[in-house]
Amino acid sequence: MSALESLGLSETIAAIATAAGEASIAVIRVSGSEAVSQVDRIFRGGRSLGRMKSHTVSYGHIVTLSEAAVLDEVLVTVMRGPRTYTTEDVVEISTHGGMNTVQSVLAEVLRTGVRLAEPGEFTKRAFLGGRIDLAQAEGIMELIQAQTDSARVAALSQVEGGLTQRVRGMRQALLELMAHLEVTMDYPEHDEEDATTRLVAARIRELLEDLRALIRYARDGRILREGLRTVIVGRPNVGKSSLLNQLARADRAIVTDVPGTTRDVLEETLQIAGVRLRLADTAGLRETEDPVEQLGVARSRRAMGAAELLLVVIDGSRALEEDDVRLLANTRDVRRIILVNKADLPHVVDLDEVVRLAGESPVIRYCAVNETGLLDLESAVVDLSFSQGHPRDMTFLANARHLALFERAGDVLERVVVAAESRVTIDLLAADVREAWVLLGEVVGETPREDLLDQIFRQFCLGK
Ligand SMILES: Nc1nc2c(ncn2[C@@H]2O[C@H](COP(=O)(O)OP(=O)(O)OP(=O)(O)O)[C@@H](O)[C@H]2O)c(=O)[nH]1
Ligand SMILES: [Mg+2]
Repeated sequence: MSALESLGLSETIAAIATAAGEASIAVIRVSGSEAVSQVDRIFRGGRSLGRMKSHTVSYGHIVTLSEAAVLDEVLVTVMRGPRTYTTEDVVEISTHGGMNTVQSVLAEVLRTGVRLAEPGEFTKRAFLGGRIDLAQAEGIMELIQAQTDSARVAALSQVEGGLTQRVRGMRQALLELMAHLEVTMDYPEHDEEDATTRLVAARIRELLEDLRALIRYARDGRILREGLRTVIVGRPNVGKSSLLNQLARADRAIVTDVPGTTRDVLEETLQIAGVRLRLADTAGLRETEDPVEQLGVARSRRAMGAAELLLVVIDGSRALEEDDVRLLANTRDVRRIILVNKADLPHVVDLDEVVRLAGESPVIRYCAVNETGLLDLESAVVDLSFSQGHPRDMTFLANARHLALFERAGDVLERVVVAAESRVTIDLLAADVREAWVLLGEVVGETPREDLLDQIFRQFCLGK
């Protein structure tokens, strides 16, 4: 009996694995202990599917159960567990791609007694069958949904266990500490409590370092997936909308030489050097009597407040104004890139003054009508999007669930360090270490809760 059967998951399931719509082929995936025998009932080919070697393909036709009609000419792949996607026996039927064809073949598969799979059910079986852990399963979903190169690379690394290994390593370390604490508790006469407490505190401090790095990378992963919330700000007429249009390679925002053209916040999702940005153009910031423009300025300020990165635009063909100086001062503590725009026009602005006001932030001579400064902007965006020293092989798309668990585990471990320093009893320490170990276990699905599993796998598309 397979692992899945012992979990009562022996029902054979089927679904269309390819996207809906016309295409040259479509694939129906069937998984479960009866996959081969049931599909065999409606397959007519050179030989029966039951006699096929595992991981081979056979040409033939799908017929109705009554054999009254031929539904399609197909290629059928037979893959016997456990070396399959779900770890069960899997049959994949490649049909012609018309929706009617694939639907009628699926209907016939279901008529043999196979059940329609729920969204994500194949992947859930891969998890329950022990082939992948929860973080890897989530990586598969990320891979399907990845919209940029970097998101794809990171998702693949997660599927291949990048995140899992890190988490397992930390859990192992915690487990060793738990063992150490247990021994000390069992033999109190050895009077080793002090030494043990010191050792635990030191080791946990190291682990906290790792965990903090993991949290930073997890945040980077979120940026890869959802895009960095980036807002273009500056005085009226400095070229903010021109910049949005240039980066979006589209005529998205109205550009005129009238200051105060943009009133609403306009958002566009785009990629710069592989980084996904949710880029917003805003109304120029200035004191104004115009009630409509006032509303626009209020919106600009709200967008600025929620930004993860600011592109602060200054007009290089004019002297700095009070509004520029104020903006540069007010955004000092935000991640930002300063673009001194209109580099094609005679240079007027006092660049030294801008650099001084910029503090640590990069200052780039830019032009929104030719491409001056574009490469510098790209590399500045890459530098600022990810944590310093983010190792390439450590990219993974930790999601909000992972991040919350890491943060909770971090809180618990901080508590352990404080407690160890104030000499609480060993059993209290042990309880906290154990809690952190359980929390990290949830990341990889070591202690899965049924409702959590349902919630995660339901986000998958049908047939995956
Ligand atoms: N020569 C030159 N003109 C530019 C450049 N960028 C923008 N402009 C011009 O500057 C004027 C204002 O550009 P916009 O992009 O509308 O400026 P904005 O910052 O969005 O202005 P508001 O929406 O009013 O806040 C337009 O006439 C643009 O063509 C540039 O790099 N070089
Ligand atoms: Mg504008």
